[in-house]
Amino acid sequence: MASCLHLLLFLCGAPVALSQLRLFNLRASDLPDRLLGTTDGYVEVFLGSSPLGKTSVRYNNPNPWWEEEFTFFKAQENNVLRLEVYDSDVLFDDLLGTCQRTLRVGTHMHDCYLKKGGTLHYTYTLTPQQ
Ligand SMILES: [Ca+2]
Repeated sequence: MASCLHLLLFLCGAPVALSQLRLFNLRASDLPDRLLGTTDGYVEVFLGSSPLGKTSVRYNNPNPWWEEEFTFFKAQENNVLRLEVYDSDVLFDDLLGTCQRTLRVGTHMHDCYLKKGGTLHYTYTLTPQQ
């Protein structure tokens, strides 16, 4: 094991403090009713400029929750997590609001007020890798 570690350090040079990011418990409340149609929410997830994925669409529900979790193994403290909440529509999806957060080690729950109304709730855990 020790020799393996030495080899890794040798190959990688100065070790970078990578962390595991887990984003979960995504839900929203009081998403706005747009002029016509229904509120069909989904969330796109970015770390810095890298897309991590998006949730499914919850149709016709102003208080949706999403079972998806997002895990990323190359996160670092102080990376910026960005969540974009959309209302899916036939022609153009409507951006309801954007939530940005600088990552800190530990588990954190946040509520984020969306520009066009409603609140996004989410939890993330940032775990330093040994
Ligand atoms: Ca819609």
